[in-house]
Amino acid sequence: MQILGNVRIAGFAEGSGQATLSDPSAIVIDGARIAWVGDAADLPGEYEQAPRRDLGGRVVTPGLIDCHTHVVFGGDRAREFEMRLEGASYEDIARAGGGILSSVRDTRAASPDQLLETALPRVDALLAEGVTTLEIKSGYGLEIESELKMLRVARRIGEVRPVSVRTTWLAAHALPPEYRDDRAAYLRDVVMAGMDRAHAEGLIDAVDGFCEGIAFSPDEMAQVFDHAASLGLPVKLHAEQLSDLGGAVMAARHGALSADHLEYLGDDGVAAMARAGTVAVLLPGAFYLLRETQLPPVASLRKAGVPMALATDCNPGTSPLTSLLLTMNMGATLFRMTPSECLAGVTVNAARALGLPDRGAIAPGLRADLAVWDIAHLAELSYRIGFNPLHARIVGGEFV
Ligand code: DI6
Ligand code: FE
Repeated sequence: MQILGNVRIAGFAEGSGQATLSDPSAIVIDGARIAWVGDAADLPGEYEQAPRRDLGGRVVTPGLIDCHTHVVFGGDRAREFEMRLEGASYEDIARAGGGILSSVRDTRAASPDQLLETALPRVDALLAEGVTTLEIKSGYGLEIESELKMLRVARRIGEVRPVSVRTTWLAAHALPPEYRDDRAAYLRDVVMAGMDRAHAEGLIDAVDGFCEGIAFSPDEMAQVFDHAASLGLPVKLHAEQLSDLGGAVMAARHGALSADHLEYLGDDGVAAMARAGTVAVLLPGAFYLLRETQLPPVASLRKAGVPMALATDCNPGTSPLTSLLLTMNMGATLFRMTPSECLAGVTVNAARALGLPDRGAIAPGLRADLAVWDIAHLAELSYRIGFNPLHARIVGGEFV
């Protein structure tokens, strides 16, 4: 048992969703959970003897949640970045065997230790800014053993660093060359058969796919989602990033936790997501790096009441981004989200995108995952560029 005293606690106003800061308050932590939150003057007698830490009036938010990353991969794609600056498009490079497939070659060749060693600096950069829960996808193996290797490395990250890791099966990320002439066989023998293996090994928390002209169609992904449902696994989808194929509508129909990217999402997609309660995970890092000009329909999502999350999409091709604070800034400046929406996007709505009702807010019973900040206003988290005001990170009740 411990008491965090003299803290100003971030919350959201009922109705407006405006981020609010409490007057100086106390948080009681019991083990890995929050036990009590309120005015120190009202502290229940049973907590009075607990050790107290004065946080000097600092601001406390829920620990940040990066709900969409591909942080485990081999090699890098800096040359591809140069090619795009010289005029090649992301899709041109993918069709020429570069892009995702170039990371697949490097990931297949890498040992688990090499993958871990190269992922950790990226993870550490995220944690340094207050991240306490991190989603990590497979998807650069595209063969069962290499996909399993990626997920075991992802799980390992959660053992060697103080962070909760959630893993996502993304074998439906691209079609590997060896299956060029038999898409159905790839879906059956690798995506679905591998899902069975990974699930049996306890390596999957959700199933994802890349629904795009250069990857898989909504019909193909629907088969994968049906298979996931047969194993009781929740689903999510990379949808409408480069074109509107109707992926989000299909995902919503399957009760997806989230549909992600969504630059080309149409009104039908917005309505379907609102009905299903599917979270819109927006990824401004990829929008920025691809110099995309089509904006995701933030105003329509807001109007329809679709919860919006923000994530780094940290990956070697389209978003080599390891800052969730910069992601929040991009959500505001590029996507016109309010600073309150940006904060909700990396806390409560990110938790929802991962199907984790035990975190993302500061309330009794929830996990004691918290970030303590040297800021005066919550909007500073979205406003400043390249500055890290984190004072401390608390994971499962422990200062780290
Ligand atoms: N969309 C993305 O932005 C990443 N994956 C995906 O499906 C990009 C992956 C890559 O280019 O390596
Ligand atoms: Fe992605």
